[in-house]
Amino acid sequence: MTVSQLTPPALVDHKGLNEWISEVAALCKPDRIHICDGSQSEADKLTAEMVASGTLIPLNAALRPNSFLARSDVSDVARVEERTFICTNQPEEAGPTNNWMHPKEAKETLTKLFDGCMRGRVMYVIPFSMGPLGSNISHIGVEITDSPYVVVSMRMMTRMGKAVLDLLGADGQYVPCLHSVGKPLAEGEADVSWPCNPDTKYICHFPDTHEIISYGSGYGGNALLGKKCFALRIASAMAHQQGWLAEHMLILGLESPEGEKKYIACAFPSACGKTNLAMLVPPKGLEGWKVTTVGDDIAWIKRGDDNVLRAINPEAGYFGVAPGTSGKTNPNAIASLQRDCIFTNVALTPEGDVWWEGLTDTLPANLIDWQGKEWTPDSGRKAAHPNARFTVSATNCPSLDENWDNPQGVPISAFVFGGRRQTTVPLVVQSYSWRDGVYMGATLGSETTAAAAGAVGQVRRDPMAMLPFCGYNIGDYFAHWLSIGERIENSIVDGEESTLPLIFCVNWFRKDEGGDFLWPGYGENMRVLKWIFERTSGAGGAESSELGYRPRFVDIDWNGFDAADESRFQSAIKIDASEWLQELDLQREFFAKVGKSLPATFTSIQARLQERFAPKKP
Ligand code: O2Y
Ligand code: MN
Repeated sequence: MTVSQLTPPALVDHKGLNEWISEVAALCKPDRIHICDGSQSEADKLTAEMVASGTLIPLNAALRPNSFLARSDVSDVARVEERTFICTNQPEEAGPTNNWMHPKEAKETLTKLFDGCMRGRVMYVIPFSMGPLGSNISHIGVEITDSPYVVVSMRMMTRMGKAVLDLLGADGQYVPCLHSVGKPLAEGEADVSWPCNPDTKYICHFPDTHEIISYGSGYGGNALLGKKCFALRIASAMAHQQGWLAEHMLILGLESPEGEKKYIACAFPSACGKTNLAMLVPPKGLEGWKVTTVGDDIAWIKRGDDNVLRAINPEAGYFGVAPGTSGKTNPNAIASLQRDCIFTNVALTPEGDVWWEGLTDTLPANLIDWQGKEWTPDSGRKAAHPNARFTVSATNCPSLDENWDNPQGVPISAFVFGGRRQTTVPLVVQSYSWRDGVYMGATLGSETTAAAAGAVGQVRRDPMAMLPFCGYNIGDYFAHWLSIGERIENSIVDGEESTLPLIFCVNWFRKDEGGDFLWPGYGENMRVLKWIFERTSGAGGAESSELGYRPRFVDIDWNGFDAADESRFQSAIKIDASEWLQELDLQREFFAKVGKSLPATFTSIQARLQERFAPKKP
């Protein structure tokens, strides 16, 4: 269909959506419009076109069937936090942790950039559901994009296509998500393999009108708008307005050898092994336990009529970090990646397969690196980009939970917050109350790694692992978390058991004085998860501490653990008063930044902690 044919007849049965499609087409001036039906034949056709244009390199079909490698532009390899904006009428609504822009200014700037930006390209319309089709926890979006890479990725990452349009009907609600790579083509101009705009990028969110506009990047979190933009930034604002939670959390199922099953949701900042934990394989000695994966990155959580918090994974696939993923760290991820994947910015082997740092113990003799250059082990550079990714459907995952697509969601028994801390934070601690637990989540800190910008090893506060993803004022977000607990507590009738999930804080990354990790991590984390499971059943021993309940050595199941060492466990679980007094100072620094929207409850919890660690002399 050419531009002149874009006006009625209607492209879809939804009047509002039709109008939006026509408006966008008139502004962006694509060569034609394609409404995505989500079919296999559509995906195959787009994939073949991308192979022809050089955007995708087919991998050896005997080694990795129906799988492809994409190499992005060097300027377009990760989310761009400094170009990510929350557009509200008042800066206070975006709060001190977000970049703010007035919606009027954002729309004026973006309208100019979008004028003619799709010349020479196809404009794809992608109807998608975040969450199981028709679930009352799910929400629908429509992404308009000029990137076929986005279309095939959205097909893996969301429920996408005709079924969603049918569900939307003539007047259903949807979040409009507009995206362009920002590289129009002049008449006869040849395209590059990864079109983007190296100089100008905007990732704009409009929480009042529930809209997203992204310009200039074709990569992951900037372009697959269902993910961070919708499922976290816009959804967190919707959740605030409507009384639910949109969180940067994996969801996993834990099943005991006796067949009792619980679900927990865990928030970790980037580079803390979220996908690995979501797909954990229990260690030697705990083989009777089963861990199943509902989601590896995002949870939407609503209160049911029974007062239980139920969660869905709004996504339908994984966009995971490849480097560090191996048969040892995450065998379920490796098994998921055997076929039907897109790899972005990994290295290519001479056999036509993929490789990344950490995949094998021995380095391959020669590779083509993520930029398409010859690579050998003494090249002095990484073969894969540190943020190289795999994209794969959830249905490829052997540990996928039977309820992953259940429209009712899964009942959450515990929330777990964790960061990367070499010192100070104990292996695991259970908060004394919902309020204390919310405080624990809000003060979550994580040390920066080489993969992130800034000095390595510095503690960055990352409340609930939502610092880059909360679509409104972070102080109001804390108050919202407190109010969710209050609402549930207040509706529990006397004598009835509480349905409020327990809250825990974990730290897999504590080190000894020699710099070695005190806790082995990976599959062995199951021992901590088992204790959490037992606590949610009212079983599981613990002792009280300044921060909350923590397990004693005897409370952890050491069956099969090579050389269980009580003194190392004691070091991992230790709470040191002098370290905590410094930690409280850092927390106060962060609270000062939050400013007047900080809940008063936090100030009193902090005063209580200060008093516990440095009791005032009478
Ligand atoms: O770099 C990107 O564009 C992706 S960021 C990402 C992707 C999957 C899961 N989590 C994240 C994150 O930054 O938390
Ligand atoms: Mn994430």
